[in-house]
Amino acid sequence: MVLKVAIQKSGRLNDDSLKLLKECGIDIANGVNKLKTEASNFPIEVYFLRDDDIPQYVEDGVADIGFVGENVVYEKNKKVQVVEKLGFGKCRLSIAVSRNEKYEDVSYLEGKRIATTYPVIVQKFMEERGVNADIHEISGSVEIAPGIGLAEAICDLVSSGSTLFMNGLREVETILHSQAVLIKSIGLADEKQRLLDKLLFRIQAVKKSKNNKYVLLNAPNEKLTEIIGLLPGMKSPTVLPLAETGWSSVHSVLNENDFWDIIEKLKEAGAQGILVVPIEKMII
Ligand code: PRT
Ligand code: ZN
Repeated sequence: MVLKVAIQKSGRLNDDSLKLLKECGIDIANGVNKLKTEASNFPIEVYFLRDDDIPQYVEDGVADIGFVGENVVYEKNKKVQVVEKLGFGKCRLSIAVSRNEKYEDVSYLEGKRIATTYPVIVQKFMEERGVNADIHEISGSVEIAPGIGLAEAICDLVSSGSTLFMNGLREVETILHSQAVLIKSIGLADEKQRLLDKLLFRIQAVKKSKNNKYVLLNAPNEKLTEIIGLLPGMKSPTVLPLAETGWSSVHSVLNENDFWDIIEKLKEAGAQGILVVPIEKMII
């Protein structure tokens, strides 16, 4: 029994999907120009596909799971289940208009033409907002549509914003924040579900490790209580005596979100020689 995994053949999600599998300790045979490959040390088979096709393959059970952008999952609207956010491929799906247009709110779009490769999501957004717009589905280079008179607005993925900027466009509404997710077939056989649970356990360990740092510092003993009070740690921090009397070494794990805040407070409290080390895997 193997778990069949669909990933993007080439494009923005290919590298990060393969890297994540690798970080999960799964060795994939080189898949360049192949449709399918397998792992030597985990019962999975990897299928390389166009991202747009992945939800359909997963719905049909041709693939058991897939790594794909949330934007594609919502646009294709297939019967699949989103199991885990993967933390890469982050972008947003936004509406943009010409920089010179006076846009105040979504009512501007009433009766206007919107060019997009995401007609389903855009239609739903317009219905929710009670706006009647004319949605033009096009297959690529959406950003040139206003310039050539095809549409007054566009809806496309944005990450840095430089494509919009270079085409004289301005982002006016964000419909969706997206990232790569893991989807699965509905009604996966028990044995496959067990394999997926094993894979998920590893993915979560990799994700957690990326959001956390291992911190080591030296603390004068009279400040230990105050310093320990600042540290969350997995259970509680490890405290070891230093060779120099009156000092201890404190080890802990800090979350990326409150990392700088806590480091500043630790310094103020008298911590010295603070070392911050990346964590490779984190299992709680
Ligand atoms: O061949 P295949 O169909 O598999 O690939 P594709 O060309 O459809 O997709 P690809 O590789 O471009 O993107 C795959 C997925 O990456 C998308 O479905 C998103 O989930 C995610 N992603 C993340 C992005 C971006 N960021 C992104 N910036 N996908 C596309 N873009 C494009 C956007 O369409 C626009 O043309 O990049 C341009 C904007 O980028 P900025 O940085 O200029 O704002
Ligand atoms: Zn695509």
